[in-house]
Amino acid sequence: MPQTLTEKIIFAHLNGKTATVGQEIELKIDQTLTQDATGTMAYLQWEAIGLPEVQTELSVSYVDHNTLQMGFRNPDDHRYLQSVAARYGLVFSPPGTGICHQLHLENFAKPGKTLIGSDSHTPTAGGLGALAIGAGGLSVAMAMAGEPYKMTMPKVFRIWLTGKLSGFAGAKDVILHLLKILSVKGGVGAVMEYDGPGVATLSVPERATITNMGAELGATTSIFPSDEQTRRFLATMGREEDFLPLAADEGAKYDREIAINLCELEPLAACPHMPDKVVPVRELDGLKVNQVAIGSCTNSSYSDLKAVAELVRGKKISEDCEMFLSPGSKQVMKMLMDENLLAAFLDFGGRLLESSCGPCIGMGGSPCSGGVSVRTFNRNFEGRSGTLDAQVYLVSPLTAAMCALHGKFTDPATWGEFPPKAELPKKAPSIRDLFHFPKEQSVRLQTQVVRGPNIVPLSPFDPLPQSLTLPVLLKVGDNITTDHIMPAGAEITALRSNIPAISRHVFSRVDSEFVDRCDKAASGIIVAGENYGQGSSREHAALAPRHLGIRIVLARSFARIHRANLINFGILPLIIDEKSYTALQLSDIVEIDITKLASGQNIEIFCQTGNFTAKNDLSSYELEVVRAGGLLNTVRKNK
Ligand code: MIC
Ligand code: SF4
Repeated sequence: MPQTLTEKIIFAHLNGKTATVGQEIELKIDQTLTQDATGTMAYLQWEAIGLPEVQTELSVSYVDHNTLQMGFRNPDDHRYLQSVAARYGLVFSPPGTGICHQLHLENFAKPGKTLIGSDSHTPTAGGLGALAIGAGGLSVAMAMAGEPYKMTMPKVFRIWLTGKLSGFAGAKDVILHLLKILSVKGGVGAVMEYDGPGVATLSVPERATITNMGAELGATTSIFPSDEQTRRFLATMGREEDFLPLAADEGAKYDREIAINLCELEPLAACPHMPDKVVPVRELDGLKVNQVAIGSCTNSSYSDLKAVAELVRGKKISEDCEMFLSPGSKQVMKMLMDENLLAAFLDFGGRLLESSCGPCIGMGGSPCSGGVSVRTFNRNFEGRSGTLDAQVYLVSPLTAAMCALHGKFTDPATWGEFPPKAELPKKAPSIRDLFHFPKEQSVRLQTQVVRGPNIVPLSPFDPLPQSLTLPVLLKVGDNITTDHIMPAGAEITALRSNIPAISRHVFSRVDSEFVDRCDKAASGIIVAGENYGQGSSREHAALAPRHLGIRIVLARSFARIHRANLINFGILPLIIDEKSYTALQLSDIVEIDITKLASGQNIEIFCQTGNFTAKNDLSSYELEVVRAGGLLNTVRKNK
């Protein structure tokens, strides 16, 4: 039977013989990655599993999200992560080296390998043919322990590319176009597999922009074939030996086909406050722009930033606008320096930031009140920039540079000559010696793990009682993101390794009384609309509500990673229909007989305003985990 590229990699890593779409599969994991904001929790859980060393081919711990070091919390987290890596045999990437996904693409990702990462943009590595999936920290800790990764066998969509990008259209416009077609929930349960003659025209960094932002479709992951472009990229990175040609078989069957002619694309922008609110840039002509930010794991490659530098060379930024630049890695930074491109950017009036996530996760660089911020990032959720009433637009690097030049959006038809595409050189300067590679076992075993006072070990969670009678403590609408549930930003992210402290901020930007209600009720339920928990992989969005006593989420539908995180921390995710969603109100008391819960069987819910049936789509293993009060309890029990 001809296979899709996704099936090829899945079948080569399958623990078991068959894989049916929609059924649970177990995947052998070759590589893992973590970043600091999810990493501390992942490694506390890893330590609780109690193994002497990681069992994967490669596990990397990056520090890129919170590098501000305001007070002891952050630097203590970094020191903890460094010492865990040294103790258990991981590669450690110190703060400032770069953004995890950019660094992984440059240095470690390999075609045909499986990778899971505690960050939703892990699919970036799909740009060079890896099957790279975002997951919660606990799932990553389990993979480091050599456990197969349990996931739902995805559908596969073929995105058939023809033609070639032209004019000012860039890779970002390809994924914005797809977001417009599919929406932020259109990819749930599916892998986006790119194919067709247009693929060969895209470089690996361009492909990585597209697979990176495939996360915003809700997709399991996105993947490109591994071809001559891949070989060339790996050669530039000094690791051609990692090349492996890979493609789908001719005649492979797909669940859906979407054709995109690259020649027809034009510069696009995602408008506030969702990545799928996409319009052509020409329609925004005249809209004043206060801030431009270029960088993030979506658009911070050498080619992206060189194109920007060439465009602004010899020009001056609009006086009403500011502009930030965060190169994706020190390698990119060095390449820009070597070609005197940073000077072009600085002379333009730009502000250079460290190679880290920075403004993308609200770590500085917030816009002014009500300000319009134009960013090359992947998320524009309300408040994520750190300014609650800011209006954030997502665009390509060239569109962003044009906004900085004019201080407003302008029609691309007036932009003139298109700057030549910035090609990668044959050889890029290596920064590999900046990573801390694992030492020999005798040294590792003597390494002490260092914990600062902000690192509070997880307190155990109790199993699910036989019957639950709980009040509805919050009712929210569709597309609630993990940024709504567990906001980021400098102050709150510094508490990522301290669950009691960070849980005081749950839903703080949505309903400032939620935490008080949880305190009073001790335990309760959240009712939500479609696509609950979209966005980030941060398990704090499950862990902190669980700490506050949330035992069940009743939603119209769930985002993939968040659903898995809820289960991992013992929260029961059940699906309700439109009628029940409309009927359920804040403070309603609902009652569920947990003993009646059986895998795949719907469950009766009693409520004073009327009973209803909820859909239970948990596998028997997932049910076992929820009943036990979470995955760590399950693992301990089965040991
Ligand atoms: C994000 O882009 O939202 C983050 C910050 O990278 C998250 C992870 C986190 O919350 O730590 C993600 O995408 O998974
Ligand atoms: Fe970092 Fe932003 Fe990428 Fe998340 S989306 S990994 S915060 S750069």
